[in-house]
Amino acid sequence: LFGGLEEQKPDALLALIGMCNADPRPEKIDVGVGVYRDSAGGTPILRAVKAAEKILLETQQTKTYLGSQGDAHYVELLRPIIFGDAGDQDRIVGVQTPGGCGALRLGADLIAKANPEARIFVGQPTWPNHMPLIECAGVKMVAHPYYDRDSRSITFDAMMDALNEARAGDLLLLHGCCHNPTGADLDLDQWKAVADLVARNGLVPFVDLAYQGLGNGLEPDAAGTRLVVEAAEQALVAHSCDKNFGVYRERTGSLFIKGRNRTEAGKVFGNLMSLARTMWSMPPDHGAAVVRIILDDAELRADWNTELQEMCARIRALRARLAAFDPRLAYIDGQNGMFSMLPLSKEAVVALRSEHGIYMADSGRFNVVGLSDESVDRFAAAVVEKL
Ligand code: PLP
Ligand code: TYF
Repeated sequence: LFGGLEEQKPDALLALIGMCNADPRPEKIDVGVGVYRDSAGGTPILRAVKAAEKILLETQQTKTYLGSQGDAHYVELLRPIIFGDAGDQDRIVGVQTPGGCGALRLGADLIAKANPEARIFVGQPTWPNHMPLIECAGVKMVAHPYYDRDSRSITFDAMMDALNEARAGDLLLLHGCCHNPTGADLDLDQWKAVADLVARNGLVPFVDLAYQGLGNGLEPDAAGTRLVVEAAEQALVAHSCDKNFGVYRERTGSLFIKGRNRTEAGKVFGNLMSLARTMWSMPPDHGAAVVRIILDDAELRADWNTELQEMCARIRALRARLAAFDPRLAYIDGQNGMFSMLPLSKEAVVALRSEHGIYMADSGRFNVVGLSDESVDRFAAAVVEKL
């Protein structure tokens, strides 16, 4: 049965974890996979999460099934965080998913089921997992320009020209904030221009919002998402709490979909339930239960907000420090989230690994927050030498 299978390449980002762990040099710098790190280089569990886990352990009475929609109260608590008090809420349905990945995959499956001809326009570069998650559902991807690595800037005019080719019912994959892999987000005027195009041409935004709160704060990080969702007749939002609650391995996500009216939204919900049954039947509970407990408790929620703001501030401070090191790194301060992309050849990236023990993705993407007070200047000096 299995003899005919072809060898598969491992996930390049996850492979970096093993590569860095295997390096015995104490001065090595891990700026590979996108997890938050504190100044000591660790990814500790948030205080609010630990407290909520204790409550969950003590108060949970049953582990019986919740159903394919997962924890409905978790979904409802996220709704205002993502959409604010925007109108048309009764046209937006939401379900819990296994992480943002599950939301992307479920959304792609629904698109393929609803319209096998639908195309999804995807800016380049994008998160490498977008391709397998969306294409394996059978949705055709159309690549368009987004970011130029050498000039370190968004190619907005070229992007808008390319998006003019999209037909009514085609989808736009948009990074809600903290663009992965570049860190370069649209500004509000650019989001407005995209929202106008969406409204004018009947396009369907599919927003991937995996880092809300880690760019400029929960509200500003949702501003672009709200603009395009409000402008659109139909829209999808894949959300993740894995980064902003630091519960990565708990696989804590959700998918929200706006239909043309309540009836359509209800039909969408039923289809999401039936598609979820074909993949994971029901999402894992723990992460969503923890997030629900935190958001439902004023004190825990305030503490989570404090820690989220601390994470955000640490990322911003490291960006500012890199930018101040050399004019060629100045662009890093104007970007958001954990990632930035250096215009380095693959050879230079590999050389940084062997010469300095600096572990970043082959694309030149690095995780800003993998740096510490001790390593940031060392990193900057080594990188600038290769630019
Ligand atoms: N979207 C982007 C852009 C990401 O970087 C990630 C990271 O993992 C995800 C989605 C998926 O998040 P999750 O770990 O919740 O599946
Ligand atoms: O881009 C990153 O580093 C994060 C983490 O298959 C990640 O999004 C990386 C690879 C992967 C899943 C998550």
